[in-house]
This record gives sequence, C-alpha cells and structure tokens, in this order.
Amino acid sequence: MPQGIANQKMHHLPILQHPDRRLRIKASLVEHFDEKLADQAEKMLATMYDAKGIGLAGTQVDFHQRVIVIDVSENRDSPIKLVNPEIELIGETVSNEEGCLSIPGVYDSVKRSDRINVSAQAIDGSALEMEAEGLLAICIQHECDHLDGILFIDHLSSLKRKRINEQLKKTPE
Ligand code: K1U
Ligand code: ZN
Repeated sequence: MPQGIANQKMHHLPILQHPDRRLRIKASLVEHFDEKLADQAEKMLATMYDAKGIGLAGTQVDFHQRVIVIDVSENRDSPIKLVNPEIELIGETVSNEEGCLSIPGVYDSVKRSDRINVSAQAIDGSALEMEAEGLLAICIQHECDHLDGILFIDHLSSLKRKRINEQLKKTPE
C-alpha cells in the first residue's frame, strides 16, 4: 500500500506537517452549526485518538474554521469539542513540556497560564463557559494558538527555533 494512503487510514484525516504554510492560516469563525460540522468534529476526534494526541485543531487537518477537540483524560473517554473558543488567562505562568502532532518528535518547554476561563460554543451552537486548569488549560491554549496560525515553537527563542528547523530539514520524512 502506498505510504500516503496507509497514513491517511491510520489517522482518518491527514495531519499537516510543519513547515506547511497552511498551518499559518488564521481560521474563520464558525457560522453554520449543521451535520457537516458535527461530522468534521467526530473525524477530528478519531484522528486525534489514532495519533495518540491530547488535542487537535481544525487548522491541523486543513479545516480552517474555529473548531478544536481535546481529551486529556487518562482513559481517553472524556472528549471535549469547542467551537469559536475564546480564552481569558487568569492563572500563574508556568513552564510545561509541549509536543505537537504537526511537528513530530519535537518537545520543549513553553510558558503559559495554568488557569483559564473559556467562552465557546458547543457543536450544536449552544453557549458554553468553563474554567480549566493544568494540562487541560495548557492544551486549550496550544489548540487556540493553532487556530491563529501559531505553533508552539513560535514561543521558543529564535535560536532554539532555528535549531529545530535545521534538525527537521535533516530528518527524512
Ligand atoms: O495540537 C496538537 O498538536 C496536539 C498536541 C497537544 C498538546 C500536547 C502537549 C501540550 C500541549 C498541547 C499533542 O497531543 S502532542 C502529543 C502528546 O500527547 C503530548 C506531548 C507532550 C506532552 C503531553 C502530551
Ligand atoms: Zn499542535
């Protein structure tokens, strides 16, 4: 089986890989809450679980509308779907190791707020408010960054980013 098809089956939706320019597109607000949107969110969850991630943003699967999916639970049985999320930072700044399904094999510490307020919409368009802390808060910030075309490596020093990009150029796909 050709490599591309095998990957697609394994992950349901193909995940864009840095430095793909489509990862830099700013996602649009979702305006239509329909079956198509619900189906897209389900596919994103399946893709995230298959890829063993704790989150996934629409941007990463070339869907440029403001949808993110997350599951930070140990049993992988607590999916969260957020549409048009907005966050308010209300915690302390902490350093945490992050990774990204669009930059496999790269992990580094990023400073983020350990507590946030989230205003969003559910997949049916109803309003949703929540407070998040710890890994969930960090993951939501990482995914919201994706919706604005920002990658976690953008939070690192330019020297670190340069080293990572040089390393990625050398690594065969
Ligand atoms: O958006 C993504 O690329 C998914 C990403 C989310 C994320 C991981 C870590 C901190 C913040 C956000 C991943 O799921 S990367 C793979 C992963 O499961 C992981 C990596 C490092 C620490 C914890 C989990
Ligand atoms: Zn990511």
